[in-house]
Amino acid sequence: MASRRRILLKVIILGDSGVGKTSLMNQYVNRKFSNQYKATIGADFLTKEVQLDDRLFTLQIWDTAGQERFQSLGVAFYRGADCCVLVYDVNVMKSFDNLNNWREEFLIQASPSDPENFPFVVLGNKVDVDGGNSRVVSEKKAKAWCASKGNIPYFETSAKEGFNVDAAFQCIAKNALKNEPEEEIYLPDTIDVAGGRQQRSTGCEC
Ligand SMILES: Nc1nc2c(ncn2[C@@H]2O[C@H](COP(=O)(O)OP(=O)(O)OP(=O)(O)O)[C@@H](O)[C@H]2O)c(=O)[nH]1
Ligand SMILES: [Mg+2]
Repeated sequence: MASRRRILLKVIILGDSGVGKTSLMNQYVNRKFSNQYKATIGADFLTKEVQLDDRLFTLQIWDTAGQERFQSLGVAFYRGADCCVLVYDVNVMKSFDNLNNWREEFLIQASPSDPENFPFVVLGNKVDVDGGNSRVVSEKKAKAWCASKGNIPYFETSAKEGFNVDAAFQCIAKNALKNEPEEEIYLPDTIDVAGGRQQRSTGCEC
């Protein structure tokens, strides 16, 4: 029997402190939300299995610190990323203005082979706040910026209410997969019943 190796898709979340990066990840992976703010220090990841085109993939989601004093990530951290998620708070203009810096910083650090076409996804978070009345960045403005940067997919989300979070991460996974070189590695298992051992030999279908 041949079993397919699960492909790992590495995703990095960037954005200003307090925009809800950790909350979005927790909502997506654990279906949990807390009103309490606990600053992320360095970076932390969670994984989730995702299904795309009838196949399962492991999404490894890296949540990073927005606060400068807690940023301690080396270049090696960014390398191998398959998709970068840029998050801002629709109620805080500065967090939107900073998207450009976050994007450029990522491209410098990760130095992807084809920076023009590297997959980013932008999330405008906290759309629930004050029923939308304290919003300062319009959807139109955000979409225009995304369009100007090579048609970056854009989602408006609420980590608190779970609004659009699954749809956003499904798109993130899809774009991460596009970036992953197609690899089809099969691991045929042969089970040695008598010895009770399991042997595994690898083969590559190219
Ligand atoms: N109303 C509302 N509050 C949110 C939402 N997402 C996050 N928050 C709150 O905003 C605060 C900051 O959220 P975090 O997820 O910790 O922000 P972060 O981007 O991870 O911040 P750093 O770790 O400092 O970079 C917390 O108090 C959350 O409860 C949202 O969609 N709606
Ligand atoms: Mg955080």
